[in-house]
Amino acid sequence: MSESAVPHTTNNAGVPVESDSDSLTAGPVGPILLHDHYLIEKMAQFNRERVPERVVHAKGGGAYGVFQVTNDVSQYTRADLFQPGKKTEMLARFSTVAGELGTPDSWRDPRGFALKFYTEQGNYDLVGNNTPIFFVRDPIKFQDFIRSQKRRPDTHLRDHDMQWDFWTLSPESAHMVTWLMGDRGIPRTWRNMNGYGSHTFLWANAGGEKFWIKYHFKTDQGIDFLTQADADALAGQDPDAHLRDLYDSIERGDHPSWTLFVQVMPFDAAWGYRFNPFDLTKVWPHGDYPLIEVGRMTLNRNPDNYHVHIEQAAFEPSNLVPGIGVSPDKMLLGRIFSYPDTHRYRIGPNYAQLPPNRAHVPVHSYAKDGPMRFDASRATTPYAPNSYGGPAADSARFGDPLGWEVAGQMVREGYPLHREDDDWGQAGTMVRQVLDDAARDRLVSNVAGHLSDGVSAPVLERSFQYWRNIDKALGDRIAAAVKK
Ligand code: HDE
Repeated sequence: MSESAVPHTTNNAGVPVESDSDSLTAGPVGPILLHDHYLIEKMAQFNRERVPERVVHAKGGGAYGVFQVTNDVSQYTRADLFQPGKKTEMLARFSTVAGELGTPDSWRDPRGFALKFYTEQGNYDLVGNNTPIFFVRDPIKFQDFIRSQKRRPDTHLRDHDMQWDFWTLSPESAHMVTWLMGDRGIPRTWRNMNGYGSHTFLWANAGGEKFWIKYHFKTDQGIDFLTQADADALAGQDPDAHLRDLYDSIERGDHPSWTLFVQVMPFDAAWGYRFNPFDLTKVWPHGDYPLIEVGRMTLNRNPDNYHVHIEQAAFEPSNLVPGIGVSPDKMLLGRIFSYPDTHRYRIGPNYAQLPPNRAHVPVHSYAKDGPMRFDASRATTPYAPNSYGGPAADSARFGDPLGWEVAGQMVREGYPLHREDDDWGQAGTMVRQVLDDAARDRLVSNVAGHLSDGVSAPVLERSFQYWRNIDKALGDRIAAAVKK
């Protein structure tokens, strides 16, 4: 490359530096001089290159893409990005849950399926997983659940005994643990897994009519998984296998896509439905509420810098656009606080101004100042109301809070049970009606292998009963396999 084509090195202030290779000293064998600003700048910057990793979902990767509506669902929602023919830029990030940065992509774990849509009414974030359900149904247990999946305070080692102790004392986890320990627990690649909003959300159409919905992103690449043995081998050969696969497939023009479907429940049907429709440990059988196609998301552009676009990406379920709301799902309501809170801690109070997080429409909020603020607020008068040009809320157009009737004493208790609610039924249905013989054999082998590694006798006995509650024959097979 010619001399002029190679830019000359500068310091962070753009000033050309004298050398990339030699520190400034007093004579050739003298001490390094404190005023060697470029040396000091390089070392100080290096010490400050990390932002705290995500406390969960630390290991991941992602890409930009586009969402294209392919079916008219405007009868159910007025959300701009879901209107007929609409095309919306987006960002996706996939991740494991319990592993820290640097852990293998092929560990058994749910996968994060986080989406950010840059809509004409601000950012809409749908921060889901590759599973339609979750381990717990109240946010007060989430932190404890995660701690049981990570490292012991004394040895700093992961511990299967902790995991099964928590799971067997939390029967609501049965459905998700059955998913996790089965084939869906280790997708072959991020391109070969589905994504789900998991929670029940609220849609409202232009007439104000409300519907409960669940999101299903079905992979167009087909579902595929790794056996435990394949995954263990891959973890050693290439801990970044899923990250590499996504990046390379987009680079060669093989753009992965997912088709979005929704299940739609009429607003008034929720209260008498056979399952609690807001319980995150339950699915809505498709026979009750069939899938309706909405559109297709295609990932077609790799980030040109991982730290800027992926490590600093801030997905938040609180980014809800007009026509889309929350539901009585306590887990979803808890998440509305937690994600912006974690972003303010991890990236800083002005995280929404960073390239992956900034809206693609003008922002007229009253936020101002704070560290790293680089886009002056458009609110020339820093208070509302004001008589100098606003911004002012347009309650006539955007005033509907998208809620539901609430009343009653303050209580700490579980949801009221619906007629078919229990913690074992849907897990048992999955084992008996969804899995085939080969998948059941792999489930027995995966669970037995996991239980045979460091689980204490009392927790082991509780685990056998846990699996028998899901399906007696399966539980007996697991107990026999462990005892063999
Ligand atoms: Fe998360 N979760 N979560 N989570 N979650 C985070 O936010 C939290 C839950 C999910 O690629 C954190 O930015 C609470 C369910 C994904 O950047 C944190 C509860 C589902 C990602 C957090 C849950 C998810 C996160 C940590 C119980 C599927 C990665 C880092 C109420 C529907 C997003 C961060 C990305 C990340 C809180 C449960 C999915 C700590 C309090 C259920 C995909 O804020």
